[in-house]
Amino acid sequence: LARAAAGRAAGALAGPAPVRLGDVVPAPEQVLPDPAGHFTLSADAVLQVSAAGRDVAEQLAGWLRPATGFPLPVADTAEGGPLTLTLSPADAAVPSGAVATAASGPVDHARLGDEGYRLDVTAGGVRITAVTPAGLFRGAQTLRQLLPAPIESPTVTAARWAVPGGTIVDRPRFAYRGAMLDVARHFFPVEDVLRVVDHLARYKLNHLHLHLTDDQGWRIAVDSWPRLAEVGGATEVGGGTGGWYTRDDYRRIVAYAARRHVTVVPEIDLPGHTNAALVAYPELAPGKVAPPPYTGTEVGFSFVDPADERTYAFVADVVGEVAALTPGPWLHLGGDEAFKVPADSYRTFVERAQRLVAATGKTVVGWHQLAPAEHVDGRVLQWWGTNGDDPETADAVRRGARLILSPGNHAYLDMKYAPDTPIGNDWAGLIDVRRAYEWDPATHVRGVPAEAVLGVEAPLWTETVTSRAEIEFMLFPRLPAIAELGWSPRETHDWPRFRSRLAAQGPRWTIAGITFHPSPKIPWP
Ligand code: TNX
Repeated sequence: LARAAAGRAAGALAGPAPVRLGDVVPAPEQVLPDPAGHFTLSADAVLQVSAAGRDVAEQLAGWLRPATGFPLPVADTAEGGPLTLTLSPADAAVPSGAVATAASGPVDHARLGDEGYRLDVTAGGVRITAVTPAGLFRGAQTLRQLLPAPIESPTVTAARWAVPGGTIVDRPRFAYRGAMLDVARHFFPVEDVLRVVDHLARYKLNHLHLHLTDDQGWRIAVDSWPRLAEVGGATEVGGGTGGWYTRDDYRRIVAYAARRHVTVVPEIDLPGHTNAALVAYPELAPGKVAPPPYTGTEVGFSFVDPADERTYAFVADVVGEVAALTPGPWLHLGGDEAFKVPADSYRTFVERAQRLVAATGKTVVGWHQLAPAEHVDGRVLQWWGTNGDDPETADAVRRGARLILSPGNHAYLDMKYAPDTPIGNDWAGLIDVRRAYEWDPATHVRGVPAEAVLGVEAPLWTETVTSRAEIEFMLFPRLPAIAELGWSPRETHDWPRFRSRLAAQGPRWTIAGITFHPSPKIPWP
């Protein structure tokens, strides 16, 4: 009470409920509150960090400075201070003063893995420990959520910057946690994509899949086939002027994402969804005649000629250039909805295309329509079905494929929330936030064992989505639900609890200026 009164006197928002240690999305693996140990961030705080963690500390300071107005310098030292980020090798000793209880056991750094972290909050300070900078970054995002909501303010706000005491030990359930942005149906400028990366990073997602090509637009510069972007990039759904990313634009997105420990997965959708490429290069079209540019929203009518050798030179050039621009291990070949290509030519085409991708050194990702094709090393299928009974996909998994789960009726962010949602599609049904949350990636497709599931991805198709605000409206609050399915242990899965943790995110989005759909089932404060 005294604390709340002091907060009000200082001009803080009236009575925001103090954050509890477990009030984090996605839910952490282990949470051990220590009500006696809360920490308050003060104006003289310094962030201390060893060299390899410096960039994460700079980003954390960057999130905290605008609202607090504190200088929060970052100091290169491993010494414990009020805010310490420690990178420790897998065999490091338990940090002194760490809370080791029966529930947590001593810190086992080997268990933290590539993205895990430990967060200790005592009256004396906050320490984040991880084995990698990515782990520190995930822990820093948790700390951000443990500060009161006004920490999201872009301008100085008076508040008591308290962090609840205790220990969190956390790591992801699945290695691949992503979202897809379709920049082909509508083009979005680089700044909008960077903002989407920030949204992913906030919820510990680690992959951004960019759907770079489709009937309505080709969005990535290819030097060896320059008309793809110059001609194929000039259209979009509804007749707007479209746009495309230069190599430098794309590099900027990749670098921005990398700093946030997000890997970009570029998709070149083949052999269908290629009208924009055919407009640019009629030689790729089956009849060698350029089709008219397409700005509608039908699918399945276009394809590159699978019978012409020139098509394979095109595929090799494009995937070669995109692979060279992409530091991440993946290259997505699309493969969906090539309705006009007979099954045998489809198969021949994708088998060759898969090998061309493999030759670039990248791992093939493709929509689950690639399933019948022969296996290539490491191949990953992105499953977007609506019925988990899918023998073809299960068979591809038996032959070595792994799966990314994007069930159309749970994870598709372009579906409407409700009948009156002003934008969105509904072919896979309506997806309110509860439907987005109520499924289990590990058991969703029959005959696919949990070990074959690489993770989850929430695609946002943009036939009806035209602006940054509309992107956010479709992402929030469903993206955090999918993020939680990807990150949190199944034992934490619980709708009533998720609902109330999610509700507490609402004021953060409001203060941060993020548009969201105020789902009626969520008890927003
Ligand atoms: C199906 S899902 C598509 C897209 C559409 C989407 C609309 C998939 C691999 N293909 O071309 O944009 O439905 O929901």
